[in-house]
Amino acid sequence: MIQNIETYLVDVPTIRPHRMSVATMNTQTLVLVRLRCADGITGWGEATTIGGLGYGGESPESIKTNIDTYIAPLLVGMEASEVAKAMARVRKVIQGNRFAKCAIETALLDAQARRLNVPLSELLGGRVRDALPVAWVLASGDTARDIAEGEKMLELRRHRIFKLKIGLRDVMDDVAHVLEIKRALGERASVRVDVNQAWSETDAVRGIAALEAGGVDLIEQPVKAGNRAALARLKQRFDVAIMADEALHGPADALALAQADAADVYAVKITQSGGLMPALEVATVARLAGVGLYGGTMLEGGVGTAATAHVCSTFAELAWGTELFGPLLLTQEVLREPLVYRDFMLQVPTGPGLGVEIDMDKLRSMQRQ
Ligand code: MUC
Ligand code: MG
Repeated sequence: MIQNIETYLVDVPTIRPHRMSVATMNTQTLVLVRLRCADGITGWGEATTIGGLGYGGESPESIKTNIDTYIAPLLVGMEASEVAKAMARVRKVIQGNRFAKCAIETALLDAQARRLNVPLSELLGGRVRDALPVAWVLASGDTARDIAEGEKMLELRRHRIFKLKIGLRDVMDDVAHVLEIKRALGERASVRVDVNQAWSETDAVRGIAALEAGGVDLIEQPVKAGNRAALARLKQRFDVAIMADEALHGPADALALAQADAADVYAVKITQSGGLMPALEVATVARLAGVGLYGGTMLEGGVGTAATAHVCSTFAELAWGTELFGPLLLTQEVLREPLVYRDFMLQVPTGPGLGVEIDMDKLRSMQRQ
């Protein structure tokens, strides 16, 4: 039986300012959920977003309030091992709130996998890979600093895929910044950009033409999320891969984007999908439509990152790798043992459930009062 559900806001400073067109982050607010069951099993979930309300329609504070006020009371007293029934109830009664639903589903699945003593991946169909390629995001806002950071990551053998956050400056200034980094890192790295919706379609045509010519491998969400037709036109126009991120809020969008032939790649995010099971559905639509997969992040800490890793470990094809580096952007860890990054890969945890343990002392020391 589900006994209680608690939520925590945990403010963690980042290792450097993280500049995106939607927000500059100096602190990340983790939203963590603890679900306790009558059989003594505890499950954890995470619903972290970016930049307050700058990125999505749910803020850390609204996620916490909506779980505490509306979702937890629905679930307390229900059978904890009947995850699908519990989530069906939540999905029937609660509109929207994809991030909150994701955290709840993660906690239920973590608890159930611990109960069965299997890694979470095995409840999701089973892993076909034990490690995932992991990109790093260069977003200091300074070209020389980004190049130095990229060089350091290559030397540490931690990352050889770099995503550059652009869209704040004039298009051609951003292009010059990206191409300088691409020239410095050369064939040693895959360089990609994320525009976070900042360009008009005409900006995008100019920008993408120059980035493609300069050897950039992937263009993420160049135009507004709602402008599916423009995304489709850019996909038809250019050879370089176009990725849908903000345009993709779960399985229905995955289908609509596929029908519009609007993207070469989907950024699969468990939060944006509204949970782990819907994220698997997004991936299935992509597979059937011939769309490539990429494991995306909302810069979550260890819990959400581990959950996404379990989901991505089940993908037969993962042509574009992942960006599951969230915990590495934070100055402090909430896990007892950090996730393992080595040889350009994140190791998918192997213990029961998510395979990570929360350090309650660390959590409490950073918890918002
Ligand atoms: C996004 O739009 O992809 C992922 C990595 C990062 O730095 O920001 C996020 C959000
Ligand atoms: Mg993105």
